[in-house]
Amino acid sequence: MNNKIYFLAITFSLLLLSCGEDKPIKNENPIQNNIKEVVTTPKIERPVFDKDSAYLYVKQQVDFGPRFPNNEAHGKCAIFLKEKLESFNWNASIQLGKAKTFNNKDITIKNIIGEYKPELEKRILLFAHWDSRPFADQAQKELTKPILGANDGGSGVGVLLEVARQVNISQPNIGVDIIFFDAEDYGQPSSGMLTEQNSDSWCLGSQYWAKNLHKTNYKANYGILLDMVGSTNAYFTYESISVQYAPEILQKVWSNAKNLGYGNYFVQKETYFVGVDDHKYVNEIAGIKSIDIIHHDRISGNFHPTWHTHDDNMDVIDKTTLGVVGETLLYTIYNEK
Ligand code: AHN
Ligand code: ZN
Repeated sequence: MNNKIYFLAITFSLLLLSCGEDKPIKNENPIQNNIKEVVTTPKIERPVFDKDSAYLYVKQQVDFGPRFPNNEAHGKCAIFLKEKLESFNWNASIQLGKAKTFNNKDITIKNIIGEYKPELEKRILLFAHWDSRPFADQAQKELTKPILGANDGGSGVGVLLEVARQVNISQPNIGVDIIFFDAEDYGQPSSGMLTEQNSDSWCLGSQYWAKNLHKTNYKANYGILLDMVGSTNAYFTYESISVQYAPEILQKVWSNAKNLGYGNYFVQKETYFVGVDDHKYVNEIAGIKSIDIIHHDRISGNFHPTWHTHDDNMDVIDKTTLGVVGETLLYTIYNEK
C-alpha cells in the first residue's frame, strides 16, 4: 500500500516536472502568438462576384457597336478595355500586330494585356476574345453586315473585367494575367469540317501573341478561356481540345463549379464540336496548358442558336450565367496557394 502511494507520488512529480520543461519560454504573450499565426497562415477570403457589374461591362462593349479590326468602334473599345484594367490597378498594355485575313485584308491586331502582380512566379492566365464577327454568315438575312457579339465576345470579357476588379479588392496569393485577344472571329466561313488552313484563319490575335509573347519566357501554370459564357441556362461540357491538353484543369474547374452548386451548368461530359478556338494556340504554340469554357447547346449540340447572327445582342445575356462563371473563376483563383 505504502509502496503504491510512493510510486504514485513519484510519477505525479515527474509529470509535473516534464510539464514544466515543455512550457514555452518565448512567445508567452497570447497576442504575439496570435500575430505569429496570422503571419504564417494567411487566409484570403474569396470575394463575391458582382454579376450586375459584369453585365454592365458586357453592355458597355456592345454599346460601341460591332467591334472588328480596323473599324472605329474597335479602336475606341480597345482604349476602353485598357483603361478599365488600369482603373483596377492592373498593369495594362495593348500589343499591336499585323495580320492578313482569309479575304486578304491587312489588319492591325490589338491584344489587350493585363497583369496583376507580375513579380509572382505562380500565375494563372485568363483569356477571352474581345472582337466581334464582321459578318453574320449564320443569319437568315443581312449576312454581310457585322454583328454585335454580346455573347460571342462581350460575355467573356465582361466576366473577366469583374474578376479583375475583385482581384484588386481582395488580393489573392497568386499572380493573374488577363488577355483579351483580338481577331478571333475574322475566320473563313465554312460548312462542315474545318481544314488546317481554314482553322488558322481564325484566332489571329492569339496566334500572333503565342508567336510574340508580351514578355520573353512568359509562363503561366495554366490558362482558362471563356467563350460565349452569357446565355440563359448555359451548358459547359468538356471540350475536346481542352481534354487533349489539360484534362486535370478541366477536372479542377468543373469540380469547383460543382462545389458551388453549379453542376447543372458545368457538366462533366466530353463533347467534340469545337474545331478551333484561342486556347488551341495557347496550348500548341505558347505551351501553356489551357481549357475552354464554351457553351454547347443542350438541344442542337452546336453553339448558341444566335451564334454569328444579328440576334447575338444584349437579349441573350443572362446575369445569372455571368455570375455562375465568375464565381467559379474566383473560387479557382482563391483556392490556389
Ligand atoms: C469555329 O468552330 C469555326 N469557331 C469556334 C470558335 C469561335 C468562333 N468561338 C466564337 N466564335
Ligand atoms: Zn464567333
